[in-house]
Amino acid sequence: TVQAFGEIPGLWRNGLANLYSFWKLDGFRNIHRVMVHNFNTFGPIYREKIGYYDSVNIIKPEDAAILFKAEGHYPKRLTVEAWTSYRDYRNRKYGVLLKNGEDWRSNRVILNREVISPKVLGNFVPLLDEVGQDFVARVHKKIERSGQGKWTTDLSQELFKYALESVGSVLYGERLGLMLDYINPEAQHFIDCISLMFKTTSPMLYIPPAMLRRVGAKIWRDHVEAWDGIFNQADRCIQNIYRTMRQDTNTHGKYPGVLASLLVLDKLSIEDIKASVTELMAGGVDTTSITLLWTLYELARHPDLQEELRAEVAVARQSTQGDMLQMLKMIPLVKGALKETLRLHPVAVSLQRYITEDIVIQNYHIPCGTLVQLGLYAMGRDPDVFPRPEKYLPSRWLRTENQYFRSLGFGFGPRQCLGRRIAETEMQLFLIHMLENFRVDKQRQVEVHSTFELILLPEKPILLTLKPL
Ligand code: HEM
Ligand code: 2DC
Repeated sequence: TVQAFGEIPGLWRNGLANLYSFWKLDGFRNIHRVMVHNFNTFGPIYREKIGYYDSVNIIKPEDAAILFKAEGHYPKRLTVEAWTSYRDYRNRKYGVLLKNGEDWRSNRVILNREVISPKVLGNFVPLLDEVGQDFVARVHKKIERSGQGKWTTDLSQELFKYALESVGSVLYGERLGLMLDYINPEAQHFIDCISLMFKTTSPMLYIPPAMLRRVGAKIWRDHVEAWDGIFNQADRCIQNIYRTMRQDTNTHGKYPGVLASLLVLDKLSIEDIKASVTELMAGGVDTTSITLLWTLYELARHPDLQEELRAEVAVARQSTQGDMLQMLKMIPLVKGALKETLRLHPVAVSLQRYITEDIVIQNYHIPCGTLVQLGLYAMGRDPDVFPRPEKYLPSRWLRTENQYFRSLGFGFGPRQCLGRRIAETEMQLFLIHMLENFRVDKQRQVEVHSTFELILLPEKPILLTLKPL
């Protein structure tokens, strides 16, 4: 017989007391490790209430399958109130990230066609390939200037620029110029604002932003300043395209970018387009760059694997004569490496949905309307789900029959990551170019853990050494 909702193990009876012990454990920065600890204590399902948000947490792929079957027509995840509060405060429209219901769906369907459908890949690849080549040229130059035949550095700032240049080139169909020696200080400010925006969001998952705003808390003021910087920069880019579009009508058949395509299509209001394009631009920086940093870190720790990937890329290059679109179909191990990175170092600590029907998970009844979270970080490290989870093994993704509800780094279904195709393509091209040009190396074998700043980040700088082949 099925057990009642109230029987689910966990700490959910006193939200405020739990918030206090969460804070004492430094849970704000360790939410991922707290979740692993809770699954170890309570088993594969537990209920939790921290501050004002109450959820059921699950970890098994089979249970994820049940969850996503109950997500309904308009899948809804946990609302990040800091983000909606800012939009309400400044009177700015929600984009697809923050919309819900029919409004979300109608916008998402149109955006899907321009951003994530397979037909746009052919447009994106040449743009992203060029950015990848420029990144390589930039690294060669840095190595030359070092006078040591190698370059040792914390690559994160470089990767932020690579990621912004990539997403910018796809959105606007033109280059922002971030691979040059002297970059626009506004672009650098945009990058800094995104990091600050994420960092200031996480405490507000537990302390209502409306309250922080009333007392004029610094964290709220910083958050507003960060989003203001993001919106101002995105507005400048959008205005720029808008102006040039009105000036020259003939674009010589060249792909004009996502923004111009949406404007020409004329199916969304300009305000809706602006809101979603801003979200795409902001969502496209820290996510892919951190995933690439973790991947380089893993490849530096596994030199033999690095050679295997290099060999795969070389064969793909040879047999396709540099036809990039074809080449991307011939690098399963490189793709496996990216999945393996997201397994051990996911960007999102969890996936969540409000379920739209009653379900039964682990023999407990869960009523319609409950917030259910899949612990993505915890699942990636669960030995029942991934044998020898501590091992970085891209080859475990080569057998598709083992992938059932296990490859969820970008989320699932119609509400999955809208930037997924951009992110995947941009990261694959990056690895192709880097593997073809440099060997990645690393000083000491120290483990780097994750820290939670809304997204999961390396807790300390990762120093890597790049040497020309
Ligand atoms: C949503 C992960 C890169 C834009 C999401 C979600 C995840 C995710 C887990 C929630 C999905 C769900 O609830 O099922 C990632 C990862 C990335 C990445 C791992 C890179 C490694 C990007 C990029 C962009 C982007 C490059 C923009 C170009 C978005 C947007 C949403 C989203 C707009 C909200 C979609 C909606 O609500 O309909 N992402 N993301 N992401 N992501 Fe990404
Ligand atoms: C954070 O408990 C932990 O892709 C919370 O590109 C639950 C939660 C809700 C929504 C998640 C968020 C977590 C992590 C960051 C995500 C976000 C949805 C989209 C966002 C996963 C897991 C992200 C990084 C987007 C951000 C776009 C934005 C900057 C415009």
